[in-house]
Amino acid sequence: PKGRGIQPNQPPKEIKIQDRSYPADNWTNITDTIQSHVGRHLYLDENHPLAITRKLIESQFAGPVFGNYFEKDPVVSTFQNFDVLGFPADHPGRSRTDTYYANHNTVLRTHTSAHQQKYFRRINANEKERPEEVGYTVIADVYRRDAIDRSHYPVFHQMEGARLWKRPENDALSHSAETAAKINADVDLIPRHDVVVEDPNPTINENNPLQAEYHSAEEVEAIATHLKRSLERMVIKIFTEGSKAAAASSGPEPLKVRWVEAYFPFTSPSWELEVFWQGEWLEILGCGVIKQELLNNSDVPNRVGWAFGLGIERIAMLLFNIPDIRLFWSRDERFLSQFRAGEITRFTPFSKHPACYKDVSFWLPREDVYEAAAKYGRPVPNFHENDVMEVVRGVGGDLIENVSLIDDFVHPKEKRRSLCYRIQYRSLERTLINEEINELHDNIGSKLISTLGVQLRR
Ligand code: FA5
Ligand code: MG
Repeated sequence: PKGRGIQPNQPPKEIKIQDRSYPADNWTNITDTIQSHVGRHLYLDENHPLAITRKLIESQFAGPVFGNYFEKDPVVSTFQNFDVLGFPADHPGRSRTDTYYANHNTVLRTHTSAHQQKYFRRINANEKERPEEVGYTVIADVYRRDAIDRSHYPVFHQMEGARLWKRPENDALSHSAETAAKINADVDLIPRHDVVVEDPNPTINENNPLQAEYHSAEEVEAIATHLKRSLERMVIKIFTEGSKAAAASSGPEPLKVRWVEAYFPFTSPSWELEVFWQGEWLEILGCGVIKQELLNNSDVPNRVGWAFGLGIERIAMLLFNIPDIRLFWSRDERFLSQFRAGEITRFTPFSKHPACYKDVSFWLPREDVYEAAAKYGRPVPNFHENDVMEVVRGVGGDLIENVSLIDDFVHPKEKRRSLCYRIQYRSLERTLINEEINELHDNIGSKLISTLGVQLRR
């Protein structure tokens, strides 16, 4: 069909990311908008709030025990991002609606855990030269197809950290009391704090199991205590610094933190740490006791340990009072000039420009349209909201502040589904004029038609 429905556009033969080419295939879904964000390395820009936050966290995980690293190339294999970490074949994180693929076995990393194996191997390889370096942090940009609002952006930054302990070479389990004692001695080195921490669940329970084949309960108690104490300490340290800055503007807030049980394919037991900030609990990191199979496969079979992964923007938004995640990408001096290396300052918005809302309603294609599209060798997976987000982002870029579903119904006779999204336009830097917004909105409509085969409702 011409002019209607999904266009049989020629997919490009290759995709270029930071001067390297990858052969494209029908998994390729990295857009120009995403490509344009690769290579900024904001965390290296020493006066940028992300870099200031990086330094603060690194100072809590410092040498000689921790090496602090970064990874500039966001392209990793599906093996590194998923398989080696034990993600099952049908894990939703692997789908094209959630992850940016260069091709079927190459992705933009969705988390810094994609580098765990590399850094475990490095600990082993460097053992002779730097035996004390048994931990690391690594910061990098990560990519996820996701919703559009003030706290979600398809590119954000994570810092991963891990810490290992050596066990007796052989028969590790029967020597686990020795290992636990060693870890507990390290727990005693972490300065104590007096912040109240909610942590209601036993370390090991049926939802959050011991890796019984490999670890004793005693070892896991010790690892978990070291992990939690280290991360509480880090959060308390940087938020205490932060609230000194906050005290000047909005008054100090007593810090509250809590541990929530979690699940990750590569740790067990696992937790998330939440911080109470301006009336709500905010998840800032995930962590846990590293799966022993992963360590066994990464040249460190005789070590046990913990790992965490945290969102840098989540922390930076709280520390610097930054209200919208798009701001981190701003090149506007009125934003950039407000921050200086080593200082936590409260961001002062440079005048709030008005927002403008516009709705777009459409019928989704019927199943037969999807089948027709598949004939062009470009199978269109069933509708996913992230596909709408991508189109809107692709046309409107950082002028889009929020996209929300406001209506969803199925026509009883025709059995077609209709959706209505409300798009909120706002520039953080200037006032948008009507013609500009109308043009963007029309272009979004056309792009929804040509890429998703929808029919607009007027
Ligand atoms: C992970 O990515 C795991 N790799 C973390 C981990 C590492 C667990 C090591 C165990 C051991 P998760 O998807 O929850 O987990 O993301 C981790 C953190 O990244 C979140 O707590 C949050 O702070 C941040 N984050 C996640 N999604 C977004 C987003 N869309 N925008 C900004 N920050 C985000
Ligand atoms: Mg999470």
